[in-house]
Amino acid sequence: MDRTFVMVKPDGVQRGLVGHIVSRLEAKGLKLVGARFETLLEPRVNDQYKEHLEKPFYPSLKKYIMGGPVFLMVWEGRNAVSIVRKLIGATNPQEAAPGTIRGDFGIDIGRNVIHASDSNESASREIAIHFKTADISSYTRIDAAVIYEY
Ligand code: IDP
Ligand code: MG
Repeated sequence: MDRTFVMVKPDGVQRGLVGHIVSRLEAKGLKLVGARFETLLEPRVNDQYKEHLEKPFYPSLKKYIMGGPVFLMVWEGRNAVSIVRKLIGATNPQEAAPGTIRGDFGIDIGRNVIHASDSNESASREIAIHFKTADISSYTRIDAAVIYEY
């Protein structure tokens, strides 16, 4: 099983999309193993987005992400990283396919509702930035036996 880090960004929280997003991932069959509601401060935002620190859009990205509470989550499932990236859709909501979270709920690239790790490597790194091991739960979803073929 793989884990991925997912974050409903401040615009998604303000727009009341937290419950909907959690429902979509639950309905897919993924398992929620960690969650926290929090307003992020600069050091963790810089760490989270370290590959973008020098990008021209970084100052506005940082202001956006620090602009209100976010909902931080860890989801688990077979191939969870690539599954969630497909469910959230392309970075630019105008290019994201209908049916994806960004495709259904966003317009501007700088207000794209949700973050999800793009590889298993970044998932491990991002989970460690935001969660202590003790705050991630280990349990079996009772429907796992009918979600997975083996
Ligand atoms: P991702 O979130 O789909 O992985 P990244 O390229 O890693 O996309 O960019 C991280 C975040 O930075 C995006 O989700 C978006 O919020 C913001 N971002 C990326 N490119 C731009 C841009 O050109 N203008 C404004 N914001 C951007
Ligand atoms: Mg990214």
